[in-house]
Amino acid sequence: MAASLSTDIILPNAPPDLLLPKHAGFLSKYGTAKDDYDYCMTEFLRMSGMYWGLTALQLMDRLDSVPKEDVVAFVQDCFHEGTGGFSPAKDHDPHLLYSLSAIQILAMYDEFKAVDCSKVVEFVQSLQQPDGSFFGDKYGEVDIRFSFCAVATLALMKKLDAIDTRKAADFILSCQNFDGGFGSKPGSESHAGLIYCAVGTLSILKEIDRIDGDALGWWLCERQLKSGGFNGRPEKLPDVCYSWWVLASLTILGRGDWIDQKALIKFILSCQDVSTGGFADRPGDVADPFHTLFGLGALSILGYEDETTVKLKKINPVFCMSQEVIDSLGIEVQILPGGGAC
Ligand code: GRG
Repeated sequence: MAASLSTDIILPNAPPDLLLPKHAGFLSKYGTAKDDYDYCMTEFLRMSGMYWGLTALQLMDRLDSVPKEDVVAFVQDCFHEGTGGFSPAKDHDPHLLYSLSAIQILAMYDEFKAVDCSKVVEFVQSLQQPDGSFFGDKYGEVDIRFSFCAVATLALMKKLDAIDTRKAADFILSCQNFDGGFGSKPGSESHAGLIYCAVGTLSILKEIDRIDGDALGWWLCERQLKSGGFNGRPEKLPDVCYSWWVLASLTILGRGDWIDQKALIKFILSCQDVSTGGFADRPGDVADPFHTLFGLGALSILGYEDETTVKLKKINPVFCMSQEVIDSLGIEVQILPGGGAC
């Protein structure tokens, strides 16, 4: 007998309101529970974990609930003078993934002066390959995610001229598939997270009009399931993080109104943990900072507000950071004209 496949979930009846104070409490406590099993097991991605939590707090106007000096000292501790890269935690290896998170955190606090940024630029520059792609670190793996990290890191520091931007865009375009989507490298399966990296990189490089927005827009819209949530690729379950990867991509493409926004809001609200605070991938699962940022980020794009909560700050769909920070740095990205929030 064939196994039965389930590729969607049934939502609980009425979703809770947006529980901002609970989410702020969940995130500010997360960084203090240093003996917790989950906290210890996530050391290998700590720098990105801090970026997720701090960005979510900033969207809720609660960044001050975490001591700035401790955060900046942590980022400095993870800076490798020799290479110019940042590691996820002290005594780990530097990598582009954590270098972007570190620079995002420093940008949030207006603290670029805390490290030697010229070395960060050299680190990113040293990882570009002749075909325009980027290694993530000295071990030589190539992935479209690393292109996004490289380009976004340099853009935040206003140093895009340190790399060959045309070749960087050419590599992104070489990752586009016949279905309109993008994979991690040429010929790899299309995936919503990787599409975000492709679209975000082209947006920063102001080359977004080199792709067929209609074909890609359709592929992205097809990620919405009956539950209202998005999956990351066909035949997969919905996950609240794809609310961000898909909606941010559609927003950059000027096609944010191609989906059922009300159904998406209902799905996102249903992923909140009403007792601990935070968002989980799906209703009833354990909450974490990653899903909390991407749930809140999508609600911010959607301009969500209800009578019980303060409005979320506006988020930039390319950098996944508060728009205020991007404006304060004087950074402009390319967003195609079209429909937005409901
Ligand atoms: C600044 C927001 C921001 C991001 C930095 C690292 C990065 C750039 C983006 C990550 C994009 C992403 C989520 C890529 C997904 C990669 C991938 C192929 C995941 C597949 O994971 P599975 O199989 O998930 O566990 P599904 O949902 O497909 O089953």
